[in-house]
Amino acid sequence: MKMTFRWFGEGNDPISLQDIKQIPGMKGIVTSLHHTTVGEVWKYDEIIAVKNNVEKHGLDLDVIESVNIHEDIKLGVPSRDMYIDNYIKTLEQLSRAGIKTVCYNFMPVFDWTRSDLAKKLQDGSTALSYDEKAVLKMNPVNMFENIAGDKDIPELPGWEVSRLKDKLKPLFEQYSDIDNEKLWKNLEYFLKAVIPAAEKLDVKMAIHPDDPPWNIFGLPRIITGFDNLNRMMKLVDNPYNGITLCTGSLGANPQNDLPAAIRHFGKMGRIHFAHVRNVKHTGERVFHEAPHITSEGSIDIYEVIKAFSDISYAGPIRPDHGRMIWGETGRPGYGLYDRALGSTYLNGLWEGITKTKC
Ligand SMILES: [Mn+2]
Repeated sequence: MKMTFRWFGEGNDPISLQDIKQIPGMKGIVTSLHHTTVGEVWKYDEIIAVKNNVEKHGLDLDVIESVNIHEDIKLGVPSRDMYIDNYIKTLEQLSRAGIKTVCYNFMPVFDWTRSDLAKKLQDGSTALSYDEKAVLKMNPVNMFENIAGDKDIPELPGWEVSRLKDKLKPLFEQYSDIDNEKLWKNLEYFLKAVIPAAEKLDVKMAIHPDDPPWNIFGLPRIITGFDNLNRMMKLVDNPYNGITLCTGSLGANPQNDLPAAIRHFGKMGRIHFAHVRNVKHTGERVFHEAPHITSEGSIDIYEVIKAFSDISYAGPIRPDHGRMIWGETGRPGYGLYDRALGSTYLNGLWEGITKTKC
C-alpha cells in the first residue's frame, strides 16, 4: 500500500504540503481542483500546476478526490448527457496529466452527513458524530447551519454549501420521485457511458460508499454494503469500474464485514483506493468517529490492514477523518495531527503484518 493524505489545495487548506511531507512514511497527495464548479470541464494547465506543486514537495499526486457528479446525472434528466460528456473530457485531461485514479460518489444532494461536527469526547478532543434521531429532527434545507451551530466552520468538503443553498428546496422536489431503483438506473447509465472511456484513458474509477450507508431525508442511497457493491460492479463488469473501500462509511453499519469485503473485492482487482478510519458505535445508528487504533473504536483496524496485506494491496490508502486534538482548528475531520497519527499507525500495522508473514 502507498500512504497518501487528503489536501484541499494552496490557499484553501491551512495545512501546507511541507507539513504533510514531514509525516513519516507519507508518499502521496489526494486532492481536487476545489475552485471548479461541478459539471465543468477541468483545464489541463490547472491540473498540471497542482501536480507540479505537489511533486516539488517530494510527494506524488496519486488520486483525485473527487470529480463530483452533477445532480442532473443522478436525477437522470436530459441534460445529463452534456454533463457526462464533460465528465469524460475531465478524465481525458487527468489522464493526459498522468493522474490515473478518480474517487467519486453517487449520493443525491448531500455528501456525508453528521449531526455534530465537533462532539466533545472524554479526553477533550472533538470528533464528527452521527445520531439518527438528531439528524431526523433537522430540516435538511438548513442542515449546514444546524450541524455547524455557532462554531466558525469553513465550507465542508463535498457539500458545496454556497452552491446548494438556494437550490436545496427545488432539488428535494426533483428527487421526490427518485427511489433507490431509479437511482440504480441512473448510475447504470452513467457507468455505461464513462467506464469504457475510463478504460481507454487508463483511469480507474473508484466509487465511494454512501455515508452513512442508508437512506436519509427520503433521499435514496444505494452504495451501502457488500451486495450493493457487487451489484454496482456487475452493471459494467470492467476492472476500471471499481471502489474506494472506506472503512468509516461502510463501518457505520455494523453488519458490514469489512475484512471479508476487502478480500472479496481485492481478489477481483476492484479496490482502487482505500480510506481507513475507526468509528465507535454507541447505539442503534449512533456513532462518533474515533482514533484509528483498534482499541478506541468498534472496527478491528488490525484485521482491516491484514486483509489488505492478504490481497497484496499496492494502491493508495489514506487515513480518513481524524479528530481535532492539541488545540488544532480547521476543517472538521481534516486536521493535521490526528490524521498524521493515524497514518503512522496504519504504516506500523502494515510493516508488522507484512514482515511477519510466512
Ligand atoms: Mn471515506
